[in-house]
Amino acid sequence: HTISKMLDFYSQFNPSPLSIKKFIDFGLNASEEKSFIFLRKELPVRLANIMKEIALLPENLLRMPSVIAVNDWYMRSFQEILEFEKKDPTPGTMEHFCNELVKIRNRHSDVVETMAQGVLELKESHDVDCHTEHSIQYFLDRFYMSRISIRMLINQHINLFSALIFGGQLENAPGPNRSKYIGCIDTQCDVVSVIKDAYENARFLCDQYYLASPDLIINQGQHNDLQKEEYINIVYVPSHLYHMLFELFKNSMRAVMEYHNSSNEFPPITVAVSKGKEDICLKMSDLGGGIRRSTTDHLFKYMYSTAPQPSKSDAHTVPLAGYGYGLPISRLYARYFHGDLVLLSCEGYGTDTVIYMKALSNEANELLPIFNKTTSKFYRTTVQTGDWSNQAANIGDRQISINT
Ligand code: W6P
Repeated sequence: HTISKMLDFYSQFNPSPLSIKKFIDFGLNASEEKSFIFLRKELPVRLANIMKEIALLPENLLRMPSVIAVNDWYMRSFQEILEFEKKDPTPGTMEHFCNELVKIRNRHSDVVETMAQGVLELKESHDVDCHTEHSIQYFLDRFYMSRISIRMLINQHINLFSALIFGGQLENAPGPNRSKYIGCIDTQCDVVSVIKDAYENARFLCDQYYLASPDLIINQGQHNDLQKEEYINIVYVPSHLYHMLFELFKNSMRAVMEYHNSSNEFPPITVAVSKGKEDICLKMSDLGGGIRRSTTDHLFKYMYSTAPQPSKSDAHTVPLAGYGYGLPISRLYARYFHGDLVLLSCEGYGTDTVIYMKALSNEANELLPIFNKTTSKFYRTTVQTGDWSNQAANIGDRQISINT
């Protein structure tokens, strides 16, 4: 069939990661035509790379209705973009391309919830062994990262060039009207104001549910070259940073409120912000009693949350809903531009979470999954060599070795 031929063809290419700096240069200099030419190849490459990986999923997962639906969306979008393969970049064609990208973006808006539903369907209908669980974790990290990157490319193109959005004009306006935004990148993202914004919105949910909420204390790094009054700026996608912070605030607030539920005093949540030569770091500290060390890794597992995912419409009415996919996906946002998100807890005391973001926009490169022979090998084998004594640590974690 021709679509599978096209998938074979485009999956041979590696995705081309862009740095934030390249996104900026592109936004400042590139024409719609250049962007169009780039995307009509790069989008099929990124789609094909991840679709090849979907095909490697355990068969019983591939048969779940939600997974079939997601796969269908990818097929359709892949084919729609291929329509532009040989078209001349006329204004009409490029406008049509923009409209198709909007359509594709909307089609894929519920992919995270739908894929999560598919995993639930699998859990309810089959026993999931730990090899399968491991494969699913590996896959979902790559799949959601791929999705973040594809949406970034689509959003940049739409924001810069869609006639329906005023973006294009503002970015290019000379003088004081020039926007500090290049598409969805803020070239002067004020980290502290994003922290305050995420805090206020999480606090609103917390107040609704617990009728109280912990205060926020922000400490700006005093041990660096910055003046104390100077606020910390970064070239970044503020919506990504907001997403991570909102998730962390909800978790910290819930921990604090539950741990101190018998008192009227709630210790504040502290966020330290620092700017170093390599990274900008945000450390959020709560005194919410912490979690067990053995639970820490589970917080980043997609299969850990057994509760059904709240639907999109629920998400805002169920205050401080369970861990769900919030933490693993927040960590993907951090890692997407070669930052990280780490969690360190002291059981009986509290939890620290740190968001690292590359300070230099030319070092903030996209981290993209690449499909190749190594990838498919992963899905077939997980060799855990027994080279450490492991009785107590792995109770309940069956060790398996599958060699092919
Ligand atoms: C906790 C558990 C947790 C997860 C993520 C972020 C903050 C916190 N605090 O107690």
